[in-house]
This record gives sequence, structure tokens and C-alpha cells, in this order.
Amino acid sequence: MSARTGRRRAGGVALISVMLIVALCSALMYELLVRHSLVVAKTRQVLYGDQSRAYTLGAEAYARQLLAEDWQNEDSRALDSLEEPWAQPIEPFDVDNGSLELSIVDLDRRFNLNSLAGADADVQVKRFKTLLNALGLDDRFAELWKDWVDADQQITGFGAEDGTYLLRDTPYRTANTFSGSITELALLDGLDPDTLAALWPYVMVVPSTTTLINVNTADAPTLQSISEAMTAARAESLVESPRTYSAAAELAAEIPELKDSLDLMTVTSQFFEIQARAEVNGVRAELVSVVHRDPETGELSLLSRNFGRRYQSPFVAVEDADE
Ligand SMILES: [Ca+2]
Ligand SMILES: [Ca+2]
Repeated sequence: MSARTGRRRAGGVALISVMLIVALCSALMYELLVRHSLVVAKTRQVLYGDQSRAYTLGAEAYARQLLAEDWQNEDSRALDSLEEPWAQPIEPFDVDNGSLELSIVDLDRRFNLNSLAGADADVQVKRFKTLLNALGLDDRFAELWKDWVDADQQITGFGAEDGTYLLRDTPYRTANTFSGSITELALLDGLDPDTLAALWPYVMVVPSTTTLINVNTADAPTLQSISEAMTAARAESLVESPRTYSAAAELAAEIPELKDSLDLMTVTSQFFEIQARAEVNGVRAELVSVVHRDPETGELSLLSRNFGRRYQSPFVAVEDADE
């Protein structure tokens, strides 16, 4: 082998080595770039999510402002009706890179499931049965629910206590105390998701056993739960009329049989659910908060704030169903 051939071969090896190094470096750079863009994308999603959540919290603050203003004005403090500004849902409107919507629902328009854990449970069971019947649902769930929240282990009518639930494949016990969420209904014997969905808009749970029904805002089935005198026909015609009663006695003057039920009715609301939904560059956040407004002082206190709770937008449910 001549010296010239040797040099050429060495040059070739060096060239191949350099090319290998370049190839390796390119592969490494590519890998790094891919990883980097993934990290950037992840961070972007997190930031958009944070921004959405911040918007929903802003919406909650605005809702509390609306409720505070409603109380500050003497005229609007006297009664709470569906005609008032706080009761008008705010349709999705544009915010930076996305949209925001807001609605406030007064919970005093609904039947309080925790009333069955109170002193006059028998009366409340009867009322819950009336509501279930008005909705075309099995009224056995009233007794099952009473057993779920009452402190004892004695079965009420067609109800059930631990003995029933401990026999399940995944055994569990009754709560035997106040409920913190409507979703606990799903644990009742025989209560399927369709029943839960049908019941959902008419019931609520708050940390009180003695809430009243706001006759200015309640739906017809809930109104029926007040008294037998509130027939389906009366409840429906009431819902269709503009309701701005400033005292429950005004309604009792129209329907005299309701005079015995004045202690179940009100014209003002204390508990409100604030529902907000925001979307920033396709990343969505949903917030459901429950607040209590003190009827004496107007003070608003936050009872719960939940980003993961079931939320149904009054505006975009149809669009989601099409997806
Ligand atoms: Ca008001
Ligand atoms: Ca019980």
C-alpha cells in the first residue's frame, strides 16, 4: 500500500466519522426539539386552563356583586323573582382568546333533600313523595332517602338501611347524616341515572333542614310539594303568570287552602348556585359555587366551590350533544 492510498483511506474514515457525528447530533437535536415542543404545548394547555379558571372565578365575583346589589336596594330586597337582574343568565360573550358565560340559580326554588334529616321528617317524606309523583317517578325513593340521611338504622316503609347496601358486590353503608351532594341519590337502592337526571333540577342540598320554597321562582313540581292544595293545574298556572309576590300571604289570599302551609313558603331566597363556564383557546373550565345570602345583613358567604361538579350549560348543551 502506497503512502498516498493510506492517506486517502484515513481521510475517508475521518469523513465518515464526521458524517456520523453530524447525523447523531441532528437526531439528538430533533429529539430535543420534539420534547421541547411537547413541553411548550403542555405548558400552553396548563396556562389556558389557569386562565379559564381565573375567568370563572371572576364570573363568580361578579355574580356575588349582583346578589349583593339585589339586597342593598330595599325594593329588590323585599322579594326575589325571576324578573330580577341576577336571575337573567348571561349568554356566552367574548373574552381574550375565548368566551365566558354565567348563570345564577336560586336554590330556594328547589326541594331541600336535607329537610328529611330534620325534626318533622314524616311531613317532609310526604312532600318528597308528592314531588316524585309530580315528576312521574317512583315515590319509594322518598323513604329510601329518609333512611339514607336519618341517624338510625330503622327501615322506613319501603326504605333501606345498611342491611341492604352491605349485601352489594361493593358494600357500603348509609350516610345516616346530612347530605353534601345530590349525587348521593345515585347510591339509593334502584335509583338509576335517568331518575337522577329527572330529579336533578328540582332538588338541592344545603346545610339546613328548614329551608322554604320561594313561590316566586319555584317550578310547578316543586310548588306541588308545598301542599295538596297546590294541585298540578294551580302550580302550572302560577308558573305561567308573572310572579312578584312580596309575601307568601298574598298567594295564600288567592288560594285560601295554602294558609296552613305558610311556614313552608317564602318570597325571598337565601341560597344561590353560581354556574360559570369559560373557554380559552379551546381549554374549558367550569365552576359551580354555592353561596348563602344572610336575609338580615345581606352578607354573602361561600358554602362550596367546585370545578369538577356536573355542570349543564343552558347555552351549549345542544352543541355538545351533537359532538
Ligand atoms: Ca330580590
Ligand atoms: Ca338511617
